Amino acid sequence: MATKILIIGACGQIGTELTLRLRELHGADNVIAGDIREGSEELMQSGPFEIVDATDKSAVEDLCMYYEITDVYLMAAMLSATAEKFATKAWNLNMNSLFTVLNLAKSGKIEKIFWPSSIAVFGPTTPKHDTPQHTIMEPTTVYGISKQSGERWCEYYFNNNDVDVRSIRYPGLISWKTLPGGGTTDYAVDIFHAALKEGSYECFLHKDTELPMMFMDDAIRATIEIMEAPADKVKQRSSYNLSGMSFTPEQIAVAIKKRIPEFEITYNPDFRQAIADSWPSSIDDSEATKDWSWNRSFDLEQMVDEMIDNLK
Ligand code: AKB
Repeated sequence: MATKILIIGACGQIGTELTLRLRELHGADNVIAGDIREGSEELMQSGPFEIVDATDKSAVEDLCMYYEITDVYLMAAMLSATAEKFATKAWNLNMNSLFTVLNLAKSGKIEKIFWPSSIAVFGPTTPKHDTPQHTIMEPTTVYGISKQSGERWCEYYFNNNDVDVRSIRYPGLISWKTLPGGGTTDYAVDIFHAALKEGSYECFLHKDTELPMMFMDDAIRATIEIMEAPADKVKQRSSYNLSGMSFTPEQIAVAIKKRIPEFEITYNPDFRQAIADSWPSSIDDSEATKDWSWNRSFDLEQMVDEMIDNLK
């Protein structure tokens, strides 16, 4: 049977670029974009779009049946900063949507699932540098708890119900096409918009808070590579560590200043500092490299060049 894809949360930061890339690979008519609201003009005009609420189980099932969907990418989620403010809503969105697609696969209605996890599954007791694939995981955020639980459920459905679910622990993602929303790593995107518009940026994290980050092109490539890998190569059915680059707000500001000399940064940490402090600084992704040949392409300097060139 031909691959027929549904992306839930297609208008978000990852969903937008993922949808466009999947349409290039599989043909526009084979990739259905679904979201609770309409997205960018480029996305809306590039192929089929359906309004769908990720928490509406029967609406998701109806869409899968109507379009004869084989693969679902469940990209809808409430991210770390917003989830601290709306804990119950975050739990319901992040968990119920996952159960819906896991159960659709369990009953044979779809074949394959991609579900995004995050570095937020780690916590303050996790080794901070080169965080291994298997280590202490005691997340302290609402978002991290939902992602950690989701990972357990993915592995459970794989082990007990033969569900082909694949997942990556995304670091902070940096993109120029679509803004992120509600995350702790969002500063690394906001800073470019502010640098180009105002020439200055007030950062909500401390200058030496080092976090794992990745340029969107690498994240999209990783997502497609893990989904295309033969099933027996995907050994981790919870989620894979994935690494791109690590930097502090001060280091990214220096890299921007090299290209925009008048740029100035100030620091005014808020509640997101505690979230960032609970996360790793760098990630060991050797399992992903070993199992499905993952390799990152973009480092800090290349990413800053791409961001500034495209946003200009
Ligand atoms: C966030 O900051 O909440 C996300 C993430 C690291 O998953 N970008």
